[in-house]
Amino acid sequence: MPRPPALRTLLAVALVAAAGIALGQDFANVPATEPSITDWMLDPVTPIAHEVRSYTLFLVAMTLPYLLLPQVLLLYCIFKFGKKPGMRPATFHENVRLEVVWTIVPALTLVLLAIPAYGLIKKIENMPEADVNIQVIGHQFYWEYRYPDYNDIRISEEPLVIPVNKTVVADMTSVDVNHAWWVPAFGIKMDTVPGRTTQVWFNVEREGWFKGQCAELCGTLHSKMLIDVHVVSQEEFDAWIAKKQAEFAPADEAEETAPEPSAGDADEGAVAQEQSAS
Ligand SMILES: [Cu+2]
Repeated sequence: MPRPPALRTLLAVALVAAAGIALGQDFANVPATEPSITDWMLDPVTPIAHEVRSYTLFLVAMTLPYLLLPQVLLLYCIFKFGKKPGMRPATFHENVRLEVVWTIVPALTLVLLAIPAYGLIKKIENMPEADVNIQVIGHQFYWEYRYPDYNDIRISEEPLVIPVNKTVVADMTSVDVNHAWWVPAFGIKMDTVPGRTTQVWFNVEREGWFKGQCAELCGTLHSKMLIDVHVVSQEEFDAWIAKKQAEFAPADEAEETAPEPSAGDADEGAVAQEQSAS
């Protein structure tokens, strides 16, 4: 017997809600009261994210005329010069001056776009001096963070904790396949590649929780590779470091023999990567 429409709607709403709750629970480490800050367009929180947004708006402003102008011209011509069947068409063609203009003006636009883009890419790729160094290591299917400045504290499957208004330089790699560490509010999306080290830097301008997600299809549980970053005051950061150092002090010695994400792992990673062909 078919269900009445109202019941079906209710069922659909319940399913969507359940899916939403299930998804929300993936961010279990984040307190429920924290807003989900992920939007780099509305809410950039690093110098790079601000500049990426400004550049995007500049790019849209510079290219929008090329979308609008032909449409407006087309409509104008349709209504202004549209004639009934049987009219003799005009016979002129070619206009060298016009053709030169519509070649040079777009070319200049591209040059104008390229200059700030080049500067911004340089700023993204040149690491400034770090206040805090971290290492980000991609695993199928979770993120590991290490703090080489602080007795090499290692954490997995928990939020990355960093101090506010400090320049953080992150060395990134992966032990298996390509992943990508993507935190939109920081303006960062960087591949983590087995056997290679990639680098990013960020200086977050305010405290809070920031979410991200692995952005390189890396296998069956790719969608579960979520990222939480907790940005705290320097005092809170120091306290957190002290707590972690105490927590992991005994385990550290036991982990001394744990494999580094270097040569051996990288080879395995390369093989796994070929298999998964991401
Ligand atoms: Cu991944």
